[in-house]
Amino acid sequence: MESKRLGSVFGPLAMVAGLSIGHFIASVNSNWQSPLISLGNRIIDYVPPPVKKLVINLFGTYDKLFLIATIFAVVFGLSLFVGRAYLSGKRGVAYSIIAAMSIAASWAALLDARSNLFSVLPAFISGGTTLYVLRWLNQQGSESVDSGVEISRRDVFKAIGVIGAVSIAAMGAAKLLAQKASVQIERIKIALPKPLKFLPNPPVDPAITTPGLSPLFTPNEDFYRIDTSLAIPNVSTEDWQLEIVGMVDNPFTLSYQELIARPVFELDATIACVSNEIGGDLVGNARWLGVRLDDLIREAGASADADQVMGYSVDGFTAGFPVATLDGRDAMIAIGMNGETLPLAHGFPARIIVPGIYGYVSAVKWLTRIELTRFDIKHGYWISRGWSERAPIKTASRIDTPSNGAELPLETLAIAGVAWAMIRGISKVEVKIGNLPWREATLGPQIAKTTWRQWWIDWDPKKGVHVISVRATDGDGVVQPEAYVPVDPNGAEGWHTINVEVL
Ligand SMILES: Nc1nc2c(c(=O)[nH]1)N[C@H]1C(S)=C(S)[C@@H](COP(=O)(O)O)O[C@H]1N2
Ligand SMILES: [Mo]
Repeated sequence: MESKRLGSVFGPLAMVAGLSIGHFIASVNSNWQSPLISLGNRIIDYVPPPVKKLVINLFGTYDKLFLIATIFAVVFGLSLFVGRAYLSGKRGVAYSIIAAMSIAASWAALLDARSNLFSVLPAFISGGTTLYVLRWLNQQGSESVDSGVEISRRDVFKAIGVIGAVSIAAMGAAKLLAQKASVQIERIKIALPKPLKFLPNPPVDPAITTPGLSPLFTPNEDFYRIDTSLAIPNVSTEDWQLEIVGMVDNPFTLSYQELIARPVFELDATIACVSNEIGGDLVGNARWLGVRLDDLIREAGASADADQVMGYSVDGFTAGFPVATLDGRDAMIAIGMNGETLPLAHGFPARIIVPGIYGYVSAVKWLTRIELTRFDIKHGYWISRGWSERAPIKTASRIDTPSNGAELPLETLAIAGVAWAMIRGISKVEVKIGNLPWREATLGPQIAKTTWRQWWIDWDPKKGVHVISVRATDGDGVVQPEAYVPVDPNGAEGWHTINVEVL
């Protein structure tokens, strides 16, 4: 094989070897990140908001997959170039590109939230391994050329096989190590404290008899997940602490053991993402277990000048909301979700839950610090990116079943869904079919004003195409407005409307 084509094989091979070793090294220490993950996280931090918006519009929740695919494509392209340059004698060029990539990844690693000087190790070992493997492959190649035997396809496949196997072994070992060290095991062993008073057992869930209707409580594994982290932070309770600092008289710090030794209470609350479109599923309801947030802040002695409570995540994410929001409502530092210890994806070991306001201004996962501060001094992560500083959750209602565009048989069926107006509660839900007058839906249990409420009607349809809309009235008697308002900058408004055809 000629050197250009060989270079196109050796380059990517060396890069795969380098990256998988880097990945393996990163898994040894929970504060280190795989070089590609660090790079991806920096891209998420620095990509201009319009580009981010475009990507999210195009790819929705696959935005991260798209980012990873893009990074892979770029790295693959570079590796082709490096391989060809090296094999055609331009070693300086190959060395420089590998060095530049290692430096870029090191820089990315140093900006990781839990970085230290050693965080650059995975990137440098990746670069070193890539170089070493490239040299080795080239030597194999030139030895065969010296001995007059041209390197054959078989040799190339052998090299691919060996490096592939070593890389897979390294990734596998990394995974095993990560799992072993994993916080997951630690999490499962945690015995949650008991609340002073348990909430009553939930009533029979109407979703049992209405297929397609959202269950009253969203199972943890189905609960929507939104965050800026490429890899879910693995936070061990052993090196975790919660600080309450800032404009307070008595700043203090709690270990996990100290946190869960405090009085805990249960809260049924629905949380929602500001990015949830009309009819969207970035909303879920859970029974949370946690420690009262207002008590903690009172103990710290918040200064009268502070007007914002800012939560910080171990991954650098921040979200802030008005001190005035803590008006007696059951805001908490949550440690449990639906009877389990808080899942890793939802913020283990602890997160903030504030009923009635969107997640991006409150629900910090992997929480590690609460700071009393001022809106004119500090802003949370999404505020400088164009989202509103204050964001109460808007009244909304959603048709779960039938689904939009469904073709339905000519028989009695249920139109059903959920409606929410956290804190205010839901007093009425109405459904409009075509030009018929609004029909009042049957409401499911209102277990708390901080949760959504299920609703349904029976419908005897006629053949043909039907337009179905839903609107909710909150506990204050305010009807959900019809006019469409986009999610940006503080949440969507408008009625959820679907089309179905009865055959
Ligand atoms: N650390 C961290 N916490 C975070 C976020 C984040 O990006 N990072 N996103 C917030 C947003 S925008 C929402 S809507 C909720 C989602 O919580 P969930 O993933 O448990 O549903 O988490 C909030 N907490
Ligand atoms: Mo969100």
